[in-house]
Amino acid sequence: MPPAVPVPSLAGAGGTIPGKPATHGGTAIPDRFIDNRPTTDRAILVGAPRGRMRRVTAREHLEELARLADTAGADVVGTVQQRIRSPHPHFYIGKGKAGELRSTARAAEADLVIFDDELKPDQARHLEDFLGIRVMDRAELILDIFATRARTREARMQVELAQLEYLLPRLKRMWSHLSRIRGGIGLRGPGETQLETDRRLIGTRISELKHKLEGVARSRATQRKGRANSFRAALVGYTNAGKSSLLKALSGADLLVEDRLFATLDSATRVVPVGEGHQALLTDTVGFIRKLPHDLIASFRSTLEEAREADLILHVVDSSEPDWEGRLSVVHEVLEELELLDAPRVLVFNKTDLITHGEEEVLRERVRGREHTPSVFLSVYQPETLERLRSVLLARIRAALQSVQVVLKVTDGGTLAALYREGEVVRTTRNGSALMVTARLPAPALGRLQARGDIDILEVAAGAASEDIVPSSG
Ligand SMILES: Nc1nc2c(ncn2[C@@H]2O[C@H](COP(=O)(O)OP(=O)(O)OP(=O)(O)O)[C@@H](O)[C@H]2O)c(=O)[nH]1
Ligand SMILES: [Mg+2]
Repeated sequence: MPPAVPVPSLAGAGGTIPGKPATHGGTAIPDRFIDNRPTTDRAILVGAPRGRMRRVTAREHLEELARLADTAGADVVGTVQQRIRSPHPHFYIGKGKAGELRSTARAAEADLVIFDDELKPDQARHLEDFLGIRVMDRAELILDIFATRARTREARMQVELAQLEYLLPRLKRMWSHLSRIRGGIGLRGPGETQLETDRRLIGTRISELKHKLEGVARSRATQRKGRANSFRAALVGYTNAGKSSLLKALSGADLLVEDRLFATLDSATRVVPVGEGHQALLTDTVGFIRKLPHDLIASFRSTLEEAREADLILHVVDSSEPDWEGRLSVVHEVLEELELLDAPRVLVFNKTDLITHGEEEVLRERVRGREHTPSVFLSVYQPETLERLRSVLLARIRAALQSVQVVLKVTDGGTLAALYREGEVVRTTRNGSALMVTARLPAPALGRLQARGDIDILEVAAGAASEDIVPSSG
């Protein structure tokens, strides 16, 4: 169990939002009127699978929701499930089921209901009125988790922006929630003027955040330019797949690894030696999850920009996860939304230590059957298996090199040293005072060489020899 952090209100990052009623408008309401309960929310989860969703899948979705609720610090005190054909306009689930939900919530003394599916602002409002307790959906829960976990200034701004965008169409409901609590002291509901004022305030804050984030994105782009010389790969994948663990193991750097959802919210880039003197810059990114709020993806675009500009995307998959295919599709959807699906990609099946050899065989077979993307199988806990990924990276780096033949003066030790440093020197032949060098260089280094004008370049050929390229399995 994580520490008992209360599920934060939507006021989390914003501060001016009427989610935390106690101090809104400067009128502090005595604590005893609003909250004398323990700080941990007691939550009921609601799953309403549509159509033909398989029963195990529906159960997995609810289990994941329970894990999210747990991550947010709520105690799950019950679950209610109903298969529905289409959502009820007021209650999402059927009216009868909503009645059952109300009794279950009362019996369990719950103070929060969390729906696995996205609720329309109207549905959430009706449900809150009907149930008499707070109602949120998965998107809201994820936003809240991000709000409590964001550490850097950029991540905090990104989360706040996503929260405000999410909140705007739901402002009326937040207000009615507030007025219910305030009802006891004689306030019926917010005036339209108050709503308008808040909308305006939020609108202003949204533009301000967007403006600031653009600034951060620009300085990131400048940073990236400085690294343009190196081969860059980005780790993406479902939350908890082991992206940070992998980067930690490959680079030896200290990174946060946790058996929790969304351990990483900020991208981190580290140097990874891949052998033969080559290295890659590897970037860790925020994990994805099913039904990731759209506003959140949009807000994290600049962080994920790292992935867009990478030479290679490493999609990390948890091999021990029975529903790995479902999660793979979720990640694909997000990549598609980010227009990253066409980028060069390798699937990295991690955590093979958790499955048997037989299961791994079945997995490999299945992957071969459905994926054209090259894949490697490894476990962070079995360091020798990491070589498989290193050699894939090395092969990609070498494939990106260009073969050149140049003639240097034998006295030009500086240029020779640069060729060794920036690429691979394949052969050197001396001819009197001239030195003929065959080398493989990354494009930027070749560009610099060509730009000098004082060096005789005899031949340029793209790509490394084909035997250098490692095949797609490992
Ligand atoms: N058994 C096993 N556990 C692993 C392996 N790799 C990572 N883990 C564990 O999986 C959990 C999640 O690892 P992280 O590296 O934090 O996962 P992540 O993909 O960075 O997760 P987010 O940052 O939340 O997106 C941790 O408890 C790790 O110790 C592995 O190869 N085998
Ligand atoms: Mg991580």
